[in-house]
Amino acid sequence: MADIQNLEQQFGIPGILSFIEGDGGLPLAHVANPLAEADIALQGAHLLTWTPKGEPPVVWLSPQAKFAPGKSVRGGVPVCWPWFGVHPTEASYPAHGFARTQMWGLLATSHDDHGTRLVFELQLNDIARMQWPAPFHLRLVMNIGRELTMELTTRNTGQSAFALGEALHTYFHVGDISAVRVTGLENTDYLDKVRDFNRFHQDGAIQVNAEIDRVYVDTTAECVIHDGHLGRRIHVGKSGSLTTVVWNPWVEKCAQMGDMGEEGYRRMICVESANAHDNVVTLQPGESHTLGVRYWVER
Ligand code: TA6
Repeated sequence: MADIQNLEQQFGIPGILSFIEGDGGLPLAHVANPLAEADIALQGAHLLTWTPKGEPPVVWLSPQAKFAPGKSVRGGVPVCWPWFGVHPTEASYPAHGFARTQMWGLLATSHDDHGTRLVFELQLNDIARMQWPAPFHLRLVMNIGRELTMELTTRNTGQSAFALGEALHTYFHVGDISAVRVTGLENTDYLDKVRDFNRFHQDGAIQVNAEIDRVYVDTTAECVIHDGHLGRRIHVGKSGSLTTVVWNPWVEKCAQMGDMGEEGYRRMICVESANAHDNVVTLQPGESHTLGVRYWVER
């Protein structure tokens, strides 16, 4: 487990960025700058919370989230990589890949008027190498400010091409799901996981009054989460992504999950910027690909 003292000495920024041992003994980076606050677990380079100054949290962390080495955390921005959903051939491999449960290394930190920047790099253990033998380089750069930006860059450092599925699986905090609309995906086709991944077409804005688990394909659209309860709009901009996944487990699935809390589904909606299903990315040897997101709030 990374040594908190070493992290503090190497990467701490007095009054801006500090390191603590969080629940489950997981090392956390805590950002508190004039623009926003955030917590990031080094396991998974997993941003857990992001709260711009003067706003309620924008990224949602389940109050019942469980923290343990090698276990995914409910909420925040899980990094799904190098596959999305179930593994295409090995059902025993972890859903959404292994990146979110591996320890990442911190390479650099800095702060300026736009926010606090952290650069993480995935370091592999033997399990991951067994599940994904292709040589690669994976880096996540995030900037914590009035906006939140994240850039996930994969480089194929091997001699053969590989197909990559990925997502920044972001849980957004909403006042109450019943007062939420998501725009930006009108007239877009989606694969509906709730209906055996059959293909449907989105007419109008998305509203949630049952379990929703939709993989919108071939879309580069910016989405907007209209929150009538909190009276704000969360903009979800993206680059290098052709898939957007919209998910809310609703009552039954939420109760079954054990780490969402009974009312968890009311306080969150996932709008995930991805490359999945029809849109997996093939990386040739030496090629790099970056999936980027930019979140900001408007009132
Ligand atoms: O992105 C939607 C989804 O694939 C849902 O089907 C649900 O499984 C969700 O991700 C959460 O997955 P997790 O492995 O984090 O429990």
